Amino acid sequence: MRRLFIALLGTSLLWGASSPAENGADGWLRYARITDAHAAAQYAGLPGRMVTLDESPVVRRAGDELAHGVEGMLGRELQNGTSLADGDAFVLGTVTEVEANFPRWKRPAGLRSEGFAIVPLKEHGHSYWLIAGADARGVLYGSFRLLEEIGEQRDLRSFAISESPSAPVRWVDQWDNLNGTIERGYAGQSIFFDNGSVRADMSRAGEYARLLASVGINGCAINNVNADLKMLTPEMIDQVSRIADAFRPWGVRMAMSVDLSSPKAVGGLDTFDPLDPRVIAWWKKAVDELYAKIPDFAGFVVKADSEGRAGPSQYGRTPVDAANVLARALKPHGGLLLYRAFVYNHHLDWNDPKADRARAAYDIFHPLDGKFDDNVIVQIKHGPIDFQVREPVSPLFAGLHKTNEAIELQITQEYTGQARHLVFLVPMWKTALDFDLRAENRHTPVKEIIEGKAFDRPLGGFAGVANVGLDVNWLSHPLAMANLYGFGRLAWDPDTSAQTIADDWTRLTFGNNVTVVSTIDRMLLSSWRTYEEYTGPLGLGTLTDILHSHYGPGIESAERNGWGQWIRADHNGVGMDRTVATGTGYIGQYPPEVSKMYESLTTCPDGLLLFMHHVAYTYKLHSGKTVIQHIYDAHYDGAAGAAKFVDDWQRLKGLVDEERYEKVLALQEYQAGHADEWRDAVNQWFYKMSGIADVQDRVGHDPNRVEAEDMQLEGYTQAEATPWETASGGKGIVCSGHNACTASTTINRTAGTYDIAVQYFDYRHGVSTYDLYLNGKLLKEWRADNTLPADKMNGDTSTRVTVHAVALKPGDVLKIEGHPDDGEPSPLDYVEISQSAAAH
Ligand code: GCW
Repeated sequence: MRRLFIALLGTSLLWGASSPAENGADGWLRYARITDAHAAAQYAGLPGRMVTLDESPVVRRAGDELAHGVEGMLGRELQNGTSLADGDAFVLGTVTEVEANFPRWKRPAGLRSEGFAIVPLKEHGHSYWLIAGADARGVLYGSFRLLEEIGEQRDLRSFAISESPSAPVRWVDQWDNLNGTIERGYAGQSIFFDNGSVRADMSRAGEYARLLASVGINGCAINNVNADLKMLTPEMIDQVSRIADAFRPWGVRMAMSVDLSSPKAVGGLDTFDPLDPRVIAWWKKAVDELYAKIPDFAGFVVKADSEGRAGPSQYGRTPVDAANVLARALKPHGGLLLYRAFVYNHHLDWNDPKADRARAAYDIFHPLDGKFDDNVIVQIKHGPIDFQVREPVSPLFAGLHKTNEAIELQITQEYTGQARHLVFLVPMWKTALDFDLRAENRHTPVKEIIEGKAFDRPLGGFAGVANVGLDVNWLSHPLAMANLYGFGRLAWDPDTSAQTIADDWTRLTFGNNVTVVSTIDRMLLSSWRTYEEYTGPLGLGTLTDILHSHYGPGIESAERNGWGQWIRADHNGVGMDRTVATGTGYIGQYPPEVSKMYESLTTCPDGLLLFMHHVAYTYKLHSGKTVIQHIYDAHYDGAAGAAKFVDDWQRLKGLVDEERYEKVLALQEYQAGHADEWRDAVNQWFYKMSGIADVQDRVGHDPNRVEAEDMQLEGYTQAEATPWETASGGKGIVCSGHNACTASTTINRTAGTYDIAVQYFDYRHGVSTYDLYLNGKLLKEWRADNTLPADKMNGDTSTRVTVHAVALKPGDVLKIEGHPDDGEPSPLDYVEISQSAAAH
């Protein structure tokens, strides 16, 4: 009772205090004080002491974390005890150690490596909370798990669990370059490298490992799969061993990407033919030296014969030849070799109707099944193309029965909004993991294949391309951290639902307020579909600029080149014919039941129709709509969905801390504007291509819009956008050769309250400034200071600013003044004046 009183007093003292700054650095491990008295009271009976039965660094770290979390959330300092007889305690140790001290307790049957049990136990009148791990990592994972339960304010009264991870490989990959940049990273520079070397300060590497460990991630490949040749030089191995040191206490093993040409490029040999005895000896020596410095090194990741990387094909050798040589060098040390199946020819002949990039992984790897050594894992991207917003699962998962497999998922949002759009990827990953490939005509969902269950493989698992950076909150968009968290949760247990993951993450990250939790859950869970709607519906893939940024719309960039992300749109129809009957035959790579389902137009799901088939724009979907009308409608629905995220988020004002509130609000407003850009670009393009009007008459008709090129211009001149569809009407205006230019228009609308949106282009470089005047009075000024991935008027740079609830009457004059900067000519696309929602 006394303790309860003190706990409550501690809590109440904090109620009045202003909440500490929330910059996202702690991710979901905030350990925010539980201020709800009822919730706090239920944890009052937890022990005030901790006994650690194991002296390993990982278990000691588990104890420190438990103490840190309990102090943060419950305001209590855990005493470090040595004797169990002294009274109530949390007890941390391996199952063997716990059994030795509590003979009545038996380890749960079926507990596997890295698993844990958390069990409350009464003994000799004392109450203990046992956190028993199958090994040291298990103790750490169990400690995090108990803290998570408290953070989510779960009822611990009848709590007792035992869990084991789904698969042994649960890794993240970072695509960091030695110069400090990150390929497809959207949150700043590398936390590991700077200017050709490993950073002096490894504190972020340690904090990253802590976040990873908290969701059960046990490995991290630290460098780009387009690997720097210097990785295997002695100097670099010395340096990266410091990264391994930072990871080690958190049970995270370091892995590395290597380039197969290393024996020649840095090893002084005149070949890198994997079967040349000198090359074999070189790899063995390099690996032995690596393990001398990093005894717990996890293994290599290899990208070869892909997108210009060197590979065994140069010597007429196969991926098996290459993989096994490296695997044999790693084997005596317990290392793994993850060989990526992302091998394809990017000089395909676009005119060849049978050419198909989607076929590549299966065509190359299926014939090699059974030939890889047992410490090789083939790492397969979840879809056959490349992390598009919607893809079928790779048929290769079912094409390898005697080979270890891992699924590669992309946490960094390369094709899915680049941390500027909210896209919670867990539902997409679940769709892939749950997909039943019906190999051997039986239940073989992807998750059971990579877990090793379906084909009885000893190894397998998950690799997530994370690309966190130096940005204080790791992934730039505060809500993007749900993807890193969700990846870990699915790798631990792919049966966990997307709803549970969203809910748990939100509680830990933003607190347990019901409005906060339900609002953020809803936003997260609808965001993938929304993004798919305004970018690439019906299986077209993300209709983005695939040749450069992979960000904004750029529909034709997919066509007429060797990259093979074709959509094969012409004036009559759209879609890749991948059927066995008339197309590329890709569908025939699936086991018979799945192949049959995709081959037939009757059973092929609408969501993948244009991935599998080429059909006329007038083809009727299962929904009853034509393909073209679906494209139009989906883009309007998606853009409306993105706009709704702004309203949703605004409901949380005052319920979440100011810092993250403002940051997310600005991003959601940006996303809503960019979703309109996507909608218009895709719809304009398909309207022009098909010549078929939108039955609702929206496409090409924007009565609320005044094109910049139609305004009265002073200094500004008309300019074409490239590609044309990324500007409204194909054109915008630029201010070149002047210090300032203006564009004006006279309002001709009934008097009322309106929102005024200005669509402009914000280049990567230069910070133009804009002033918006109404009848000479300044309404709004802003700076085009975003660093978007282009320096021209296109779908990457198109941006919107909105002024809400402005009273307008006929004859009013709107004027925009643009001030160019550093080559950015204050470009403008249009002004849109719409009835203000605030007026209703
Ligand atoms: O999606 C593509 C990316 C490349 C990447 C490649 C890969 C690391 O655009 O940036 O290279 O995939 O996965 O190897």
